[in-house]
Amino acid sequence: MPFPLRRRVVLSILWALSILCVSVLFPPAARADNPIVQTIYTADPAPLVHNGRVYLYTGHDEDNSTYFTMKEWRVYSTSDMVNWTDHGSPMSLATFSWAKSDAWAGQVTYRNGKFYWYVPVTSRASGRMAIGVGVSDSPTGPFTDALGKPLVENGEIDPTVFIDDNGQAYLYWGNPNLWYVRLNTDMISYSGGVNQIPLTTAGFGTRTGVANRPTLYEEGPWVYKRNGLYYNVFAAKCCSEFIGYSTSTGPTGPWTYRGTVMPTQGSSFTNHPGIIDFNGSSYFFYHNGALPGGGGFTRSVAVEKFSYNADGTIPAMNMTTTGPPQNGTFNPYVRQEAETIAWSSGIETEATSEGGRNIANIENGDYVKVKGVAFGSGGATSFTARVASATSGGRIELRTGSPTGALAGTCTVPGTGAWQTWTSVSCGVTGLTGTQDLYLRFTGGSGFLFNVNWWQFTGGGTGGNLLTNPDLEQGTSGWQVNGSGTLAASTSVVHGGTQALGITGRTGAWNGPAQDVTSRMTNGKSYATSVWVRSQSGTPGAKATLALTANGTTSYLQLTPAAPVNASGWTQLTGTATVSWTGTLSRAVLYVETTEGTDGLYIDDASFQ
Ligand code: FUB
Repeated sequence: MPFPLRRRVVLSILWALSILCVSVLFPPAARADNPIVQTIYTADPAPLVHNGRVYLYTGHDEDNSTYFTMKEWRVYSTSDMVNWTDHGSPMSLATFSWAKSDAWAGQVTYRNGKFYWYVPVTSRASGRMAIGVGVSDSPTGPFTDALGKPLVENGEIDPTVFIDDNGQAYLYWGNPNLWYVRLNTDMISYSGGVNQIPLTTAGFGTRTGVANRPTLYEEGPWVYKRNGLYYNVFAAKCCSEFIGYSTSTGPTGPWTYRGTVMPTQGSSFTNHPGIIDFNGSSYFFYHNGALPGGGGFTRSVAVEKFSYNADGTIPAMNMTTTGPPQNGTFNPYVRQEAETIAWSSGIETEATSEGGRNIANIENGDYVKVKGVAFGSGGATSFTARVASATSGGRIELRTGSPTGALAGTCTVPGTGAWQTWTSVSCGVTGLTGTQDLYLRFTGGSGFLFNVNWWQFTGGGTGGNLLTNPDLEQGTSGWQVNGSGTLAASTSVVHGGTQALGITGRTGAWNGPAQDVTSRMTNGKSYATSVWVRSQSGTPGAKATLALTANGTTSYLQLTPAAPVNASGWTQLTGTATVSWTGTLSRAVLYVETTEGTDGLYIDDASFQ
């Protein structure tokens, strides 16, 4: 268990003390989804859009803090803005041997196939705040110290990184001043010295009553560009802070103060902005003290959807407990991580022996909500979960609408001998059709009951997943090669579980892992395809294709649009296509190919239904 029992007890007491407050803030009938993370306190959000997912980098406020006591950073990700997967902590103070304390507000950007995470920490040598750079091949880490020393050190904090259209990257930071450097393309050095942005009242608004702070600018800058306009969104006028913003026609100013993005609200005296566009919508991330026990040093990250005004200005927003609507769909017929959560009560997460994370410290009555689960018109027929228990287990109740909503099924979890000794349990389900909020409610005796690593439904009215060994946990079983190449199970590079499927020795772009689905095809039917793909080298486009041979003629149907893949992370290919043929179908082969090149590939967690 990653968290000491003492912490668990303290949190339980806080939750108990907060029941009244919780029932007012988060009434069961309209369960809130803000703050995003309920298992720990998080602060200083820094979102990044990469390959169709939003990665959310945060700080971690320790429980019961009476200062900004922060030792590590955390990562979460989502593909629909409501269900967030917990990736744990891929970077901490220990990553930077020269850092003493204060894992404060940073930001991640992607360049040259790598992810760079700029963070402020206190230098052991100087006792001053300095900016370090973590680097990783994957958005979820692990990150290592790119330099072994600070990139820049002037006692100030809160770096934000921005790469302009011409490729010039900038790192801005500062409290009480505002600084920037021009980063070189290696992203870990800079040219042209350290520059100061003049904090004029025209640029950053007027603050009264604080002699050495004539403008509203306080800290936490977030610089980006949209439709040719440069934005600097920042925490303003401590304390309590609000979020203000300025715009400019260039990356280094002059800036013009534009007003309020989010007024002072909630019980945290700091706030911290992060803004992205994702799948056609704009999102504003911030933090507050809205979790039970929350406040200025026990903060939580939240998000709102917004639309820019026609002139590019940002509307003022309030903190909400509902958060944004779902942007995308959630497929229950592929393996889903148990730590993918819209809202949870009582549980925590930890690293699992099977790779990734599992949910843990589950007690009677705890639950996980997954929002907007697309069961489809046919409905789910059964549920499988990967579970472990050092005690005597318990039950997973599958409910809809609320933690005490309609019961769709109950799976019994046995003791497995240890918290990381895993087994799969299955149970039948009824009433799971259409799109519904799903609650996994955990019941049993006293104490910790069991852990859950992942879960998956079958059914969907299409016969469920038509692939054999779709999660690749049975090695190469069921898979063959389309054209040339060699298949091998991968245990070092996996998307979920402990295995993925690798293919090497491709001699054509059309070569790839394949499965014969001839006997499973229905003429005129629509099929949904999903497969996670990663290259072993290069950055080709990848797509899933169905080769249909009927009456001696082969046609090729694109099951998913092509999407770029790379060697540093997984890309999900998804699509829906209607399959039809004339005459007698003699062969149907689903395969993953690239749009060009012969780079080796990995695939994992596929579905075709
Ligand atoms: O989280 C520590 C500090 O609090 C951040 O660096 C500031 O932006 C404020 O949120």
